[in-house]
Amino acid sequence: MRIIVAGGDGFCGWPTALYLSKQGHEVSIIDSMIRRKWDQELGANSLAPISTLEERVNRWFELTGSTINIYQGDLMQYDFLREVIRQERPDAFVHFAEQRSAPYSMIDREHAVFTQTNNVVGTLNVIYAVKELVPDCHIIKLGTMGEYGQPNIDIEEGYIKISHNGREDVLPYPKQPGSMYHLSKVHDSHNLMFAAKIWGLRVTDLNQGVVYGLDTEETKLDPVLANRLDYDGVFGTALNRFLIQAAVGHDLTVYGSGGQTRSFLNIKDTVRCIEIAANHPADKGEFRVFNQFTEEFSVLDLAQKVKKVAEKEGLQAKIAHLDNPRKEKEEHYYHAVNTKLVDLGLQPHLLTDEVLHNILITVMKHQDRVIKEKILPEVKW
Ligand code: NAD
Ligand code: USQ
Repeated sequence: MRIIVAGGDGFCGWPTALYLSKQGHEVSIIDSMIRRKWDQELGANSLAPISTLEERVNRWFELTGSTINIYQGDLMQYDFLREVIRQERPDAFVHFAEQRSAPYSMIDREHAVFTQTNNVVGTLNVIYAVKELVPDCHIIKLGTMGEYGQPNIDIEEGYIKISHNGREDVLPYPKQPGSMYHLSKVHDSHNLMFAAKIWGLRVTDLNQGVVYGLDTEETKLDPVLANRLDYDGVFGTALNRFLIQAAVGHDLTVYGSGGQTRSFLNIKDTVRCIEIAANHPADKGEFRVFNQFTEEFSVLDLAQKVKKVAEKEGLQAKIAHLDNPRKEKEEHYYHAVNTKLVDLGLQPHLLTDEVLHNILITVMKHQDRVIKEKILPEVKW
């Protein structure tokens, strides 16, 4: 297949581009490089040093003989996007290219407006470019489990059967997102569902949980192929942050009681889920939703797992309960369905002590790069 990976310089997109290329697909990356600029804005960095995108794809070519084309540009620029799609004529368009941090979107009005404009307009442009030039192309869009929030009933995969006043219907599952960023994903889902319905586009919305880990078989081949890894209070995510905190002797920053439960998956499963979606395209006119995660944990469970593994390594890992910088439920029911990807062949990499140990050892190699002042959360809402 000819596959475009938008956001292919990022944490999920880069390993996905390599993995799809290794499977023999013709892969092109679109990225504006804006994620690297946000590091500069925030005074933060990736824990593992990352090469430029040109260096990355050149090294991949030297090692494998496979070419990955690069298009540096912004999805918000329609003429640019249209030209890329005209040249590449993709069978699948994998869309990772959004501002993905909840805290970043909650810094102030400007950051909220930027996040929603970047994400919603970028996705609208993808919809229109596909409709105009390659209407059969399968749009594989990264959504988030956070679109659903934490309702007091089971979370279904996108749709729920409702009985009301003696009548029944299958309707989109209610959305209760917790940040301006998570809201942008809900807006995208609505726009994509509408586009599939009226123009017959093929769309898969992958509601992904929090991703942990950094390596895949492909990124491990050479240091130039290393993946980015965020640990700062804005872009770092729960489990990866705890592992890096343990590595540098920082308290593990559990927000509030830590009863917040979320769904998680290993980056190794992210890349495989994209391949599964691409190999089984949505039908024309279908807006399909898969819940893309493998396990559920509370934040406190994760901190305790990290503490145990870190202590075996001789590291002191103290769990701190910080005042929660976010407005969110700290004790709640949480159970989400995730059978569709497994039914299509996903074999999950589960979170064992060995997996935690291996990530910890990898992050310890880069511990000198940690900017400790950037660990505590500063954005509150
Ligand atoms: P990331 O920030 O590491 O990568 C996103 C990439 O997209 C960056 O390289 C950035 O430069 C690029 N980008 C952003 N806006 C762009 C635009 N308008 N035009 C072109 N390029 C643009 O993020 P990530 O962690 O790889 O996340 C990728 C996707 O997966 C996001 O949509 C995110 O919402 C979703 N997701 C991520 C996680 C997670 O835990 N990381 C969990 C669930 C869902
Ligand atoms: N948390 C802590 N301590 C920390 C960091 C986070 O207790 O140091 C808590 C948060 O309060 C929250 C939970 O852990 O309850 C998850 O927070 P997070 O920062 O790991 O993840 P989140 O803000 O939800 O966003 C991340 C990605 C986003 C993706 C989302 C998937 O940045 O792109 O959409 O995970 S999900 O959570 O399923 O919505």
